Amino acid sequence: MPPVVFVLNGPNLNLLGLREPAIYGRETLADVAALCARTAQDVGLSVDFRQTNAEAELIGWVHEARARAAGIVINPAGYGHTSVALLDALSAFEGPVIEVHISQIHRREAFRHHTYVSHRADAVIAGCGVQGYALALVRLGTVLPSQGRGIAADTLPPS
Ligand code: CA2
Repeated sequence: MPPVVFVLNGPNLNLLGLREPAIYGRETLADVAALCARTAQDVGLSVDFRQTNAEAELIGWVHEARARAAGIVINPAGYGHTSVALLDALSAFEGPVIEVHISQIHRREAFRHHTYVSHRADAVIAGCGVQGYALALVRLGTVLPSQGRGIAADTLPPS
């Protein structure tokens, strides 16, 4: 069985592709889910892809990941900028966490420049559009030990 990665999406990302294409592009969340499934298969992972508009549900999924997932890819959306509770939940997860933002948050309003999730994330990808999800999964295929088809962890330089 390939290692499972939870790909978690926060509030309003269900609107992806339906509004604000200049910022977030034209792909829908269903397109992103399909991209993640394809990429995960390529790198020897399995994905569990979810979206919620509720902070408590998102935190519950992070708790669930402690027992069920080898890694987490998370686009926390607005909760990244506001939620210490989400940061605390992620801090209790032992595997790798990659934070993804579709837009380049540092080139946008000042309130988007800081995210609490970044205090825990092992890597942050912003501004690559929805390709950021695929890049995150390729990275997890590399760093999750001996399971992916990526580069073996012991061949990588120390990080
Ligand atoms: O760039 C990202 O991925 C964000 O996480 C998206 C969040 C935003 O609050 C973050 O600052 C950056 C917003 C998600 C809502 O997505 C929409 C998509 C289409 C139409 C309206 C909202």
